[in-house]
Formats: sequence, structure tokens, C-alpha cells
Amino acid sequence: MESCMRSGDVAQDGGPAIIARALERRDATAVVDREGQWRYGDLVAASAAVAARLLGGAADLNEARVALAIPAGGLHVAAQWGCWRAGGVVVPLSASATVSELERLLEDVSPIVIMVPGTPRAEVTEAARLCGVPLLYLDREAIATVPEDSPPFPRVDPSRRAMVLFTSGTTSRPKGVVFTHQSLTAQVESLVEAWCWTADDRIPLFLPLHHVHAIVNVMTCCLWAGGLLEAFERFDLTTITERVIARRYTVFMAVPTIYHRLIEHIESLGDAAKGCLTAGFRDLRLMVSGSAALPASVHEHWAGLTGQSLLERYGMTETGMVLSNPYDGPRRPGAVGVPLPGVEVRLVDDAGAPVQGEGIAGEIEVRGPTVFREYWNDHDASGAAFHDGWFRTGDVAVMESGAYRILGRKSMDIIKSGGYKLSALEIEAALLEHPVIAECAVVGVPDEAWGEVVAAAVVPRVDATAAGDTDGLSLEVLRDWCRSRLSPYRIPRRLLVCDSLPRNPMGKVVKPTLVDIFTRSLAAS
Ligand code: MCA
Ligand code: AMP
Repeated sequence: MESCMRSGDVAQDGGPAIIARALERRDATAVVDREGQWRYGDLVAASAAVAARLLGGAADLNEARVALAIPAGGLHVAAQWGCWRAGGVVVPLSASATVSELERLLEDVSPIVIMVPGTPRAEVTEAARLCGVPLLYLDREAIATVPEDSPPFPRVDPSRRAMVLFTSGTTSRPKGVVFTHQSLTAQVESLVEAWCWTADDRIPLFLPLHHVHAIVNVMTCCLWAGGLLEAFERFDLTTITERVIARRYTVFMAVPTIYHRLIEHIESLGDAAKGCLTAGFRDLRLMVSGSAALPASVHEHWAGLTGQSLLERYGMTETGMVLSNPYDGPRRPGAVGVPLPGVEVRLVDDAGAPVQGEGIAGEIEVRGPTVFREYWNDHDASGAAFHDGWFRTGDVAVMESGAYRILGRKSMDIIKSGGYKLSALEIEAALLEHPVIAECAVVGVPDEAWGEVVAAAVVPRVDATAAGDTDGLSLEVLRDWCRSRLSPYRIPRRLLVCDSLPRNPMGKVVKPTLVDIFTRSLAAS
């Protein structure tokens, strides 16, 4: 790596702040992944090589989008930092997206290139071909040196766009959430302060790298603080628990579904193994839960097993982290605490007027430097998302004994499954492409392990019913049909084939009634 340090080691004026910080710890190990270790100096040098390749002699990418489809690890970090150093906007792609999902996203952001590892996912290669986007192959060898004639990197003002993350919501297409360098920095600084990150911290990364939880809370906070990130491509219970026993980590962040799985696993162990693993968890300095509601029962069960009081926090893609239980001080099960440093929160009633006081519920609105800048290519949605400069989250909360408690979402079209936010409308749009489905409605049904699971009620076409063509509408066959259209976590897990959907006098599907029907049929089964 020495040869690239000449141009790679300069934290150029106006370069991303994380590069300058990394250079202060250039000899410390930053990332451990399947292929080995990366020191901070290695990441800076490799990012310089990526930047030089992306620029290809140009002075500045000027916010051109650069898609990123590299698994978690040092190469991923180098690619992200390299894009930023070249003045580009990173667009991380989901590692489980289908070709059609990728195509829609690529068409939306028109990236100049997709950064991929030596062997990319077939879906990425195919979507790139269909959209005419070139692939930039990166491996550790390929970014070992910066070309000799590489010009200096551009000065990137913190107010420039840095990243677009796609989030599903109350529309039938995911929206691109645009962050600037300064909004990302504000998110990281807020969490580093609140949760006391230091260079002594070590954390496993196993959550998907196309969401704030993994990108900001885990990866960037750790590297900002100078800590050690151990990167995995997915959550593997055996590997992670072995490392917890080996005291590899100081901090652990996960979604409630993972804590639920860990509890089931621990409870299945014999006394000696159970004691060993719970002692490993007990020794961590911080365990955080977020991305979905943590049931109080899980909080209490976990505390009983490990002595750890999980720190539950609340956030959203558009805002980063918003509310957090205290780092020092009692963490109340079912509550999400108070605003994080730099974040302003208020509750408003249905008319948009602020409400205050214990026990009065309202929609959460958020303001501050962590909040996103706009939805990509969607001026109307960007405008509608804000109210007097406050971002409208669509989540309802109440203040109780000085801490917020989340009551739920305003829209039933949003489903939270295993921490992923899913749009019922997106799933309905896919199901309506099925030749035999005339109407459908998708809801989230409460589930102990996943929080909610996707359930679909479908009405077959009359002609198909008459012709006896509805055999394809079993859950198993429909799930198979969905595989090429929807990411696995969006595919319905419950199915109801019916003659008509429950509708109100305006013709709108009454989703609460559907949830009741699914819940009752589950209870009866
Ligand atoms: C996997 N499957 C799922 C989910 N995950 N189905 C529904 N909901 C899910 N979340 C599917 C798999 O594709 C597979 O389908 C089957 O379930 C069993 O998979 P399994 O191996 O058990 O699951 P896994 O691969 O271990 O994944 C579980 C997981 C994962 C680790 C909990 O869902 C996950 O990483 N969730 C976290 C998502 C996240 O980070 N969200 C943050 C966004 P089949 O049987 O058909 O093959 S929210 C955010 O960023 C905000 C800002 C915030 O507040 O944090
Ligand atoms: P996403 O937009 O994918 O980032 O998901 C954000 C959504 O997750 C929020 O709007 C909430 O509905 C939900 N969420 C995140 N953290 C929590 C939490 N601690 N309790 C309840 N809901 C949460």
C-alpha cells in the first residue's frame, strides 16, 4: 500500500472529515472482514485509489451518483470514502434486491457506475446491463495503488449531497432520501456523544448496508471514533455468539428480531453454555435495540438473562436517530427516551398544532441538522414531508414520566418486519401483476418474532375462478411467483383468498378489519 500513500495520505482541504480522522489513527486496525484486516491508513489509501478511478482524470464528480454493491468489509468502506473524496454521491444497493427492484432504483438515480466486487451478484450484473450502467470492479489488488498522474481531489463542501438511501413508505415506489455530508456528520457526532463511543470500542456489523442503522449507527460511528469494526455479510447466530463469548466486542447493536432469536437460542442451551454466553453479553459496555419497537417482554427477558438493560432508541431514515434512552441512567422498557444531542422533537395534533404535556398523544415532528435534505427527484414529496420546517414522521407518540413512548404509525400502509420498513402499496402493486389476481390488500399482522409479518388478501379474477385457474393462489406458489419481483423480506407470509375485500362506503379497503381477520384465523389455527 506504500506507493499510494503519497496522494492518498493527504486529508485534502475540504475532503470528508472522516478521512482526516482516519489519518490520525493510520496504524490502528479499523476493519476486520472475511479477507483479513484493514488499518485506517489502508482504508484512506484504498479510498484514494477508488477516487482516482472514479474521477478518471476529471476534477470533480460534482454529485454524480455512484451505486455501491459491495458486501460489508474494508472494500465497502474504501469504496464509500473514495466516492466521497471524488465528489460523488453514494447510493448503496440492497444485497437482496431483485433485478426489477434494482432496475427501478438505477433508473431513478442514473448512476455513472456501480462499484462491485470481483464476483458481483448476478442480479446486479443483469440490472446494470438492462439499464446500461457500467460496473467498476474493485478488489484489494485493484485499489492498491493510485495512478501516478492522478490530479488532486476536489474540495467537497459539507453542504453537498453525499448519499441517497431508498426507503419504502406510503407510496407505491421507494423514495430516495438524500443526505448531505453535514447531515451525516451531525448524525454521527450526536450518537458518538450520546453513547460515548471511543477508539477502544469494537462492534460487529451484520445488518444490511443500505440502511441508516448499519451505515451510520454501526459502521460510521465506529470508524469516526477510531474503533474496530468486524464486518459480516449477514447475521449468523453461531459466529456472533462465539465471538461474544471470546469478548471480541464492547458494543452491540441489533433489531428486536435478533434479540428475540438470541433469547430463544440462550434458553435452548444447557446451564454451562448458557452461563458462558450470558456472561459474554454481560461484559459488553452497551447494547442497543432499534429500527422497530422492542417489546417490553423482550427487554425484561434479556435483562434477566444477561443483566444488560437494552438501550432502546427511535429513529427514521429521513432523520437519523431522534430519541434515545439514557446511556447513564435507567432505561425504561417500552420507552424510547428523550431527544438526542442536536435533535429537536415536538408532538402535533391532527391539525398540526403542537401539543404538550404528559399523556397527550401526537405525531412526532423532527427538526435539526441530522434531518435529510430532500427526496431524490421528487420535489412534491419533499415539500409535503415538512411542516413549518419540521419533518413529519408519521409516527405517533406520547410523553410519559419524562420519556417518549411510541404508540404506532399513522398509516397502515407501512409495515415493519424484522426492522425493515415495507410499503403495503409496493407489495400490492407487485401482486396485481399476477394474472389471476383482480384485487388485493396487504397488511402487517403482529408477530412475536418479526414484529409484524406481511399478509395479503387477494380476490381472484372472476374469469379465472370460473375456469378453475385459481390453483396458483396457494401461499407457497404465490411466494415462488413473487421471488423474481420482490426482495425476500417483502414476500407475503400469510395469504387469504376471498371473494371480496372489506371496504368502507367510500370503497376504501378497511385494513384494520383485515388485520383482525388474519389475527383471528391465526389464533384459531
Ligand atoms: C429475512 N427474511 C425476512 C426478513 N429478513 N422476512 C421478513 N422480514 C424480514 N426482516 C426472510 C429471508 O429472506 C428468508 O426468506 C426467511 O425470512 C428466513 O430468513 P432468515 O435467515 O431467518 O433471516 P435472516 O437472513 O437471518 O434475517 C433476519 C434479520 C434481517 C437479520 C433480522 O431481517 C435483518 O437484518 N433485519 C434488519 C433490517 C435493518 O437493518 N433495518 C434497518 C432499517 P425465505 O425463507 O423466503 O428464503 S431502519 C433504519 O435504518 C432506521 C433509521 C432505524 O431506526 O434503525
Ligand atoms: P425506516 O424509515 O426504515 O428507517 O424506519 C423508521 C421507522 O421505524 C420509524 O418511523 C418507526 O416507525 C420505526 N421505529 C424505529 N425505531 C423504533 C422504535 N424504537 N420503536 C418503535 N418504532 C421504531
